[in-house]
Amino acid sequence: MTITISAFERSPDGGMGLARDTRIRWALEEVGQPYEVRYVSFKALKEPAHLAVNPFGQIPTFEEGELALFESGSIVFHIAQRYRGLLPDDANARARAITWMFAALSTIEPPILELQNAKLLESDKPWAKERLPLVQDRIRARLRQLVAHLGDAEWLDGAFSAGDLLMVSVLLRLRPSGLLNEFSTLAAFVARGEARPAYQRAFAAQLAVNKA
Ligand SMILES: N[C@@H](CCC(=O)N[C@@H](CS)C(=O)NCC(=O)O)C(=O)O
Repeated sequence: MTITISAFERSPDGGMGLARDTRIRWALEEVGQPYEVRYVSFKALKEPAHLAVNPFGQIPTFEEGELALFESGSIVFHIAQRYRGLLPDDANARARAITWMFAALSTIEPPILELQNAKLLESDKPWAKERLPLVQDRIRARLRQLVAHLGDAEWLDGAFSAGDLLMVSVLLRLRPSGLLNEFSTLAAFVARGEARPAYQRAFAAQLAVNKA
């Protein structure tokens, strides 16, 4: 059965790989599964055909036969459970890798999204300038904790896993702000993720569409 994911017809980032279809492409590349892409305009995102797959009218989605999924975390988890290469066999190591998937999405990503909202949606508010440093410091606090955990290790818990894939994907969204480069340990962690051939293929595929 063919796997079809959805992605922006034109990503607002112009192909920097920050739209969340990149993490799905990356997961599929890591496990060696081919896929097709359904490209969706901003208008079509909110139309019934797409809402039937994602009630929130967003990308990415994942369809295979009768299965239709949304939420990038759930899609990466599905891919990691179904194919070898993104989760360890040992039950405890697997549970820890899954924990890192949740940590990426529910502990690290929210303050990063808050920063994006502060910059994109709130910059004209009278309190915007005062609030920005608070939002940035909340991110720094989390990044310091992540650095303390990572130490000299290559990945978050032993071998590369879906936890690393999501954590790298989430941290990449910080790069344009300059905050990532304040933490050399994390900048190097992200660079290791980006250097993986599977990431490079995923990045190139989304770039080709956005530069076309
Ligand atoms: N929690 C969702 C967030 C999905 C999301 O925010 N998607 C963005 C693109 S990366 C989107 O579709 N934005 C357009 C919109 O919300 O209208 C996930 O992880 O899949």
